[in-house]
Amino acid sequence: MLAAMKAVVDGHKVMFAHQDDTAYGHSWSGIASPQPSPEENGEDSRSDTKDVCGDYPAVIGFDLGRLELGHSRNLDGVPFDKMRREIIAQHERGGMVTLSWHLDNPLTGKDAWDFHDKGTVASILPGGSRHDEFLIRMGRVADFLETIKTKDGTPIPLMFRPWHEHTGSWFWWGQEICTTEQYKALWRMTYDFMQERGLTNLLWAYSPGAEPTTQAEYFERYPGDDIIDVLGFDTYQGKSREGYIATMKRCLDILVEAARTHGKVAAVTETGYESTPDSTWWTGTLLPALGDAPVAYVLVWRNAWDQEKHHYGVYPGHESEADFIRFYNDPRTLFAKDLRK
Ligand code: BMA
Repeated sequence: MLAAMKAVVDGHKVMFAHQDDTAYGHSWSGIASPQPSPEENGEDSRSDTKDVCGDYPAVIGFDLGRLELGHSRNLDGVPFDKMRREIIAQHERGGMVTLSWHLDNPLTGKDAWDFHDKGTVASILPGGSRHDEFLIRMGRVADFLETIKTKDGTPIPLMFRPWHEHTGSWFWWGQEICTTEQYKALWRMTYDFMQERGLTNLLWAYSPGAEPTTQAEYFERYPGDDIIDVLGFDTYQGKSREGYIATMKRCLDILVEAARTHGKVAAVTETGYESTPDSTWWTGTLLPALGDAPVAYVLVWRNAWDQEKHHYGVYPGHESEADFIRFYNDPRTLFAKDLRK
């Protein structure tokens, strides 16, 4: 998988990626109860992206939040059984998968955005009051990841992107909520745990937010070259197109240099413009913002089925539909079928 990502970069291409692409879309849900039948999956999984351009994203993102609690659905209602099937289907069609983890606060029991207790990270590190419980929680994640295999039992390569956007302070593992040492120890504990569980099919992605303005800031809490495979950043467009392009340029300059000096693959691990209220956003903003930066993929966030305006991808009838088809046809972009060639 890492070699395939490097080949994408060497070929000056960029893979299109979309969060929860085959789980649900802007006006449909594949996650209702009872759970979807197997026929709804495989090659025929529904996808807003495919409904517009005829192909699936080259990379699909899914989120593991609440798997650690033993729940059957993640924080956005996606059943983990469905997620497993969709991950396997994406692999079978030649695509890749990246996993994020918006996990609940293990100390307060509230959600991932409950950052009020600065003792949270310390509580799950060795010696902390929640450490043993957290090992059980990581164990549940490992149990699930272990089941993601091809028909012949081969583990499917997966990108894992935990502890993201830590340079901001909106998650309980964020910049102002824990120390650099605690954050690095959190990564090492997570990595060592999964290694010990034999999950050597994971590629590990480091994705700060847009806060770093220097290499030193980008790497301030970096867990180490021995752990990380993919370097990225997350940033979204606000009101200003110019502001977004400028932020992307600054972040990409830092990222590309970081990836070059550390011999890692670079990617835009999360981006988008909520509701995409711009009919030419894909080729008029996103492609120019990426320029010729050597990044393996660009991931836009989810198309929520239950929140009218919370969507970042495309869907039939969206004002940017025609432009998305131009983006799809642009020689720079890769979708799932391109990876089979
Ligand atoms: C956020 C929003 C939330 C969602 C979370 C995890 O950016 O999309 O609605 O619960 O990601 O997917």
